[in-house]
Amino acid sequence: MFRFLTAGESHGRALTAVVEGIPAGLRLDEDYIARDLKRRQGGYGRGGRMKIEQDRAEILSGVRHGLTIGSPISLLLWNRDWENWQDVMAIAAVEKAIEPVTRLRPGHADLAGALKYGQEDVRPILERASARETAARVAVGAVARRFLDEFGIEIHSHTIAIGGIWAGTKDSTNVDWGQVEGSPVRCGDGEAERKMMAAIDEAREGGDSVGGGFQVVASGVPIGLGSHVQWDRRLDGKIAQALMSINAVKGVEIGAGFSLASLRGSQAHDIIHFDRARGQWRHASNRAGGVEGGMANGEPVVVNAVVKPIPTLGKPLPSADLKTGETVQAHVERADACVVPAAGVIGEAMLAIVLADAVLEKFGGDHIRETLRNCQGYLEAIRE
Ligand code: EPS
Repeated sequence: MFRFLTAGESHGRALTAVVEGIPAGLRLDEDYIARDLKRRQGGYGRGGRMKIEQDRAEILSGVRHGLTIGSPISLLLWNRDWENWQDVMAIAAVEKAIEPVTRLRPGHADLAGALKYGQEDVRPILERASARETAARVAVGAVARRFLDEFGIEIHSHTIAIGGIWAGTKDSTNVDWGQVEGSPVRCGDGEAERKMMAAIDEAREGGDSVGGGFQVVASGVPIGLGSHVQWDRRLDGKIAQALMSINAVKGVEIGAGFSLASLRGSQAHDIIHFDRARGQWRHASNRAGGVEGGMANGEPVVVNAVVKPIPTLGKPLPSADLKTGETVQAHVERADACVVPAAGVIGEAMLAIVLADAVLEKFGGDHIRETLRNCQGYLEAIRE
C-alpha cells in the first residue's frame, strides 16, 4: 500500500526517494519534513559530517499547491559533502587514479559486500551501506507521519541506553517528550544523560565508539491494524523487520520483549476491560507493547531496539586486506562516536512507515477524506 525506494551513496551527489500510496488531499510541505531531518542530524556523539550537511528534502512531484495528488512523491536531498568527493564518487570514468579502500572494517558491510558484488575496492560498498541513507528514510517517514497525524497517531522516541548506561525507566507512559527533545542524547533521565555523554566522550577520546538502545512509542493506533491470518501480515513481524533494517540495529523487542522469558503466564498478560465512559476496549497494562495476535490491540505500540557501537573506529581493530589477505589495521574514516540519538529518530520513521502501510491496508482510500471516513466508520462499528 505504502511503498518506497531510496537511492544514493553517502558521498554521492544526492539521496533520492520515491514514495507511493499516500492518498490525494493530504497537506504536505518541505518544512514539515525538514523538522525530522534536523532531529536526525542532532545528537551528542556525531562526527564532522553533520557540520557539513544541512539536510532538506525537496519535493519534486506528487504535491500540488500544498496538497498531495495521489501520484508518486519524489524527494531529493543534496549531499553538501559531495563537493569534496567529486572525483572519488564521479559518475563518469575519471583519469586520475583513485586510491582503493581494501583494509576491511570488522562489523561493516565491507567484506561480504565486496565479495558478493565483485569489487576490488570497498568504496562502492561502504558508500551505500553507510547510515547516510537513513536521511532519505527519515524524509519518507515524515511523509508517513504527516498521514498518520490525520488519524491522531503520534510517534515519539527516546534513548534508553548508551555505552552501558541505562535510563532510569523504560516505562513509555512516564516520559517527558519535551525533555527528550531538549536532551543532547534524547534521554528523559537527566542523571543518565550526563553519564551517557561522559561515556561518549571517553569512547571518542580513546578512538572508540559506543552503542546503546532506543524506544519508539506510537499512540492512537486503532485496534485491529495488521492481521493474525498470515505470517507476513502480522504487524509485529513488519515492525521488527523495519526496525531491524536500520543500520547498526542488532536487536528488536516489542513491549516487555525478552523480559517475558522469566515471567509466568499469569504475570505476562494484560488484563482486558471495557471502559464504558470512553466506549473503548482497554488493557490494564501493556506488556504486549500494543500488539496481540499480530494486530494492534488499541494500546500504544512500544518497540525497543539495540544499536551496536558503530564499526568505523579511530583506533582500528586488526583485520585483513581484501587484496592480499594480509593482516592489517582496519580502514579509518571520519565517523561518529555514537549514533543512538539519531537512531531513535530513524526508528520513528520506520515505525511511521509500517503504521501508514497498515492504516492504508485496513482503510484504503484514494483521497484522505475517504480513508478518514472508512476509519471513522470502523471505529463507530466496533464501539456499538
Ligand atoms: C557513516 C560515516 C559518517 C557518518 C555517516 C555514516 O559519514 P562520513 O564518512 O561522511 O564521515 O556521518 O552518517 C551520515 C553521513 C548521516 O547522514 O547520518 C558510516 O560509515 O556509516
